[in-house]
Amino acid sequence: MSKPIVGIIMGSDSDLPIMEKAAEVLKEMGVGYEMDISSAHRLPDKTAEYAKTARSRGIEVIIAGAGMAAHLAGVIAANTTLPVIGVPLKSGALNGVDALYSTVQMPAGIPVATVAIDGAKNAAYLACSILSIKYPEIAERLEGYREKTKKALMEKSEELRKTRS
Ligand code: RP5
Repeated sequence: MSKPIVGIIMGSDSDLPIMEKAAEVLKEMGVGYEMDISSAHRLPDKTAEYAKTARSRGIEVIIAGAGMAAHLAGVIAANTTLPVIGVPLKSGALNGVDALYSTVQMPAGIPVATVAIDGAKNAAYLACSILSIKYPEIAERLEGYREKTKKALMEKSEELRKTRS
């Protein structure tokens, strides 16, 4: 799937190393994505425009990552009815707890599905779960991924039990 259906947006280029992990998961799952930098406070007009045009550009889920007093996911959600997944990012004096609270505590009516601090991978897996309602091939790939992780952990368990039981 090369057409971008997930939008990954982040508040700063300093967020890229963590947000790249979401892109890696989407790549593994064969889900097309686009990536951009915008900021609720430094680029408010661009952020609103990005969200307002996302659906007509073919985007189906948006992943928004920001740190500190993180408003990016909330502002994106305010400007689109697409599902928005917020990734609070670790930075500054409060190590991401500020971003977690800002992102998760949205007032009723404008939801942001919030993952853990620096939880970019889970944001991508959640995006895949949402998309799996429409795309059976994504559902199959998610099943395959879970089978693979189950098998890998069972092998590790057997290996450990050999020496410790
Ligand atoms: C937020 O402030 C960004 O999302 C980033 O996590 C944090 C710091 O940004 P920079 O000062 O590194 O650009 O807006």
